[in-house]
Amino acid sequence: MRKSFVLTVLTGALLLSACSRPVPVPQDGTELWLAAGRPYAEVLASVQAKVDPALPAEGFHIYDDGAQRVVAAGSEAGLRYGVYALQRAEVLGQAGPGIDISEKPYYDLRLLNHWDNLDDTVERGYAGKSMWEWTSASIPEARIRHYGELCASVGLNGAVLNNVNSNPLVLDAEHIARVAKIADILREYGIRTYLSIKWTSPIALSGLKSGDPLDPKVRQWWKDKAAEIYAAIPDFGGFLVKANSEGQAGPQDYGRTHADGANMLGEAVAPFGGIVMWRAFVYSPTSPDRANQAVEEFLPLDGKFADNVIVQIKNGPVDFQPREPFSPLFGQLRDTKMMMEFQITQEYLGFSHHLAYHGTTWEECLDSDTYRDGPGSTVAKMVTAIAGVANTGQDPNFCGYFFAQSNWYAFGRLAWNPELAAEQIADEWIRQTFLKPAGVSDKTYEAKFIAPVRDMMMASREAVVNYEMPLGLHHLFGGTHYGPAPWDRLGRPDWTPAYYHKADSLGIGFDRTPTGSDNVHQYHEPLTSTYANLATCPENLLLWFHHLPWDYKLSSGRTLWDEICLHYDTGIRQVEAFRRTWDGLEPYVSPALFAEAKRKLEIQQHDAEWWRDACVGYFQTFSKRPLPSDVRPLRLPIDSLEFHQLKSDELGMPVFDDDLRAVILPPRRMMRRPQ
Ligand code: GCW
Repeated sequence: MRKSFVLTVLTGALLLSACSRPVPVPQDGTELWLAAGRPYAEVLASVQAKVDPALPAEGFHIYDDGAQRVVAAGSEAGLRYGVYALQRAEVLGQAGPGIDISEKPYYDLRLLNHWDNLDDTVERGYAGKSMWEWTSASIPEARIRHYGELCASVGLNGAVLNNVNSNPLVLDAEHIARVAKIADILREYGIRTYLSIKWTSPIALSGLKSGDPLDPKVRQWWKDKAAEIYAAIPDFGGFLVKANSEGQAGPQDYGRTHADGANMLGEAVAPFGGIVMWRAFVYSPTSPDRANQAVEEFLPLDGKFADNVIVQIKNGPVDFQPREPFSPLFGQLRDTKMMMEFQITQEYLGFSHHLAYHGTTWEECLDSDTYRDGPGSTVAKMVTAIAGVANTGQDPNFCGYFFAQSNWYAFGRLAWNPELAAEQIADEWIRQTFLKPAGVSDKTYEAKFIAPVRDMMMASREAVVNYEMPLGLHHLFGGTHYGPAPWDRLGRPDWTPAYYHKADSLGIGFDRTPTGSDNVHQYHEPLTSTYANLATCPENLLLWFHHLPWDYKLSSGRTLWDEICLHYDTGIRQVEAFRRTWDGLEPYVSPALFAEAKRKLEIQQHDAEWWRDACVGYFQTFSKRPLPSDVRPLRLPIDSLEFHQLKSDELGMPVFDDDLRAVILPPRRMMRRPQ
């Protein structure tokens, strides 16, 4: 009797605890942010869908007509966006009776740029080989369809399929036929196909003697090529061009300008409605400040570009660093169409190993005021189109890390509406990506899972800035752009960290004030004065604009040296906090996703310590100051870092040992500091 009572009580208690404990839903991240919503076809079937040409072409209106839910849109593409918007609203609990959502995209062109090569490698790709599988006999249709759904669900409408460091063969007959097949699939999702071209294609493919954009033979070649492409892909979007940049040929090789080159291509695609996106990522090794060069080259050409040419400008004046001010070119061109280029793939933010949510990075840039036409001339308003360098590959989850998917999502959402808040986007992404466990109330889930994940994401980019290059430091990377090499000063100067940090016994930082490169004058007032003046320069850009003594006092009252040390230490502490948070989330998330982030966060912490050891250790050889008492001591002596190199795999990813420590290889001569 007694025994069975005990058993009954025990069983009851077990059942009770099973009921009150969350039961995570298995998921592996391969559905990305479409995991939590109803399937698209089901949402579509549940509404009255109608195309109403009176609505903006890509816009939609979701509303209830009595008991009937309606999605009306200006086109088939708009309808698709509307159905996905409804799917999202359902997940967010915003689709109750009386729903009334009208939207249209802010930018007409919302593109992903894939840096995929024809041999299936991906430049700066950290999610496996090219998702287009250029070298295989067939087209990976299922993956392309999945990609199409993901892009359409956030409103992206264009894809440049291949690397800006382009292979001319992408324009041969075989590749055009292949691209046409991909375009046929993408078209179903409202996505136009574009290609990056190599300037010297006429020489490589047809044996022409020149690439001179004013040579009639060259001009005819491009016209014929455009006609050939459009015969295969009638709605082909156009060309993306990297010319006279990082060893790529261009019109300047023939004494012509960027405008001559862009306009020649513009003329070739104009009859078919195509466009040319001409990149402003140009700089020569001899200039005293790489940050000045895009304005120096492009401002004299303002107003000289054809109507169907858009100048595509990276968000910052150097190169996708963890933090840069916005590129001053956004405030300088007035009679030239401009396009934003963000980098979704985390070339400089820990590849697909680090949690670095870019919603905040891009919000900061888009909201920056250029003052070009007076106050309120934000970067978002200066550009008419937007592109993001994709982080996709063949990995089953597309991005190599489920948290990296949030950057693809955030890019799409900001391309649709640059006024959306990064925090709202993170919140939406979490709710759509993770499946809520059984046995948890909405309130508990919100407080115990959604809020902590959102907080981690919102703090993550700043954490990377702190442990990689705080206070406006930039480009402290070694060869692969994964780890630190502040000591590196051999080779092309503007590819070495020493060019950027300029550390010496007196201090550190790049003087971009009028006493230095005068980059501040490429910005409009009040920014010129704000940046040039130490009292007003934002501290997070201090060493971007100023070279300062080690004992310079910051607003905290601490010296610059102490603050540098503190920021690196803070970055590590932030990652430690992410790890603690994540460990506490185990009850709410599938075992697969839990394990994935647990491992990656551990790597991130190791890497953060490695960055701190390398940078603080190296700068200490100049500052000759002790670490402040409230930061923790370095783990590795600077010598063991400075004279060694990191082992990486064929994709450039670092190789880790069983303890998740990056594998360090024996000394390499190149890394030695000159005496
Ligand atoms: O960020 C740098 C990268 C290169 C890239 C280049 C560019 C495609 O390190 O890999 O080349 O920028 O944007 O053209």
